[in-house]
Amino acid sequence: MTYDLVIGDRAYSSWSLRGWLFFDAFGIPVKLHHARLYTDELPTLLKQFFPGKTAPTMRTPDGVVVPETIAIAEELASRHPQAGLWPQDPKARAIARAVAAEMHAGFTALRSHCPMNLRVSYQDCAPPPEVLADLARLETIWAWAQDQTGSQTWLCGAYSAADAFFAPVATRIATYNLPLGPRAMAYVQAHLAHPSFRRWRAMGLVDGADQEFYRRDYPRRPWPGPAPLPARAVEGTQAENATCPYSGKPVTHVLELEGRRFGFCNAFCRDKTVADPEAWPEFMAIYKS
Ligand SMILES: N[C@@H](CCC(=O)N[C@@H](CS)C(=O)NCC(=O)O)C(=O)O
Repeated sequence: MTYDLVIGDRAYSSWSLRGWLFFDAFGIPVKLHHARLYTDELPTLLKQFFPGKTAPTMRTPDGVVVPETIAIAEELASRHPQAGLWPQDPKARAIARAVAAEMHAGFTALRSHCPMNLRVSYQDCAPPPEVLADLARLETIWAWAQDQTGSQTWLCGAYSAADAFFAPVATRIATYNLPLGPRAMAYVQAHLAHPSFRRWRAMGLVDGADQEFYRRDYPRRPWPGPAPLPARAVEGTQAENATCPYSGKPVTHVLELEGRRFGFCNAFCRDKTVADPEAWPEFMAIYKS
């Protein structure tokens, strides 16, 4: 028995990203159940978990259903005290909880003007004054958390649930090219380079069609996070490896990278690797061998 987690589209569901980070970034195994937003798929899937029908919703190995990201983080922290969801130090932990709670409840102007979309990056989104006020508030509380806890990269020491709560906001700043000072921008860049986030985004780039709701006609720019290695999907099954680096099953789908061919056992695992090869340690192990 393991945890189950219901998530929506990876490219767009900011709350699902938070819920998933509580598992992936802290080494807690989970079985995912995935459904499309704005279709019957998600409410139909959620029926068997939670009548309130929001993603993420977690089910614990003993069958307790927990929606709401704050509750999911707290429940996992209680059940896995060694995983480090919250800082060990009492002061850092209190501050981490405070900023996570504010994120959970606030920043509504930013969230509604700039919905999370991991598939694009725009040059400008003409942020109105309410969005600029939210950004100023973010800079204030991020700097406060780092100063109070003597942290450089993350908010309260090592990467914690508080940082996971802000990951979608960091992506909004990247997607909509929102103005921030250098210190806050360094925090955003740390999120874009975080290994779990890179894996989530790589999957989000390939796990379904674009959702029309998130379309904006602003001019585009390249994604400001780490540039992926230049891989591409190719036809055929010829590859250096006979079995998939993720499942060990026979190769059915192939990518090419720097003139070399590597195989996978399904299109999704090939395509998520094409999207960002370095995000996948199992792939990088065969690539470097
Ligand atoms: N406060 C909730 C928010 C969850 C939420 O609104 N999730 C969205 C997806 S990002 C959802 O399930 N939308 C479907 C719906 O409301 O029908 C949390 O912390 O988990």
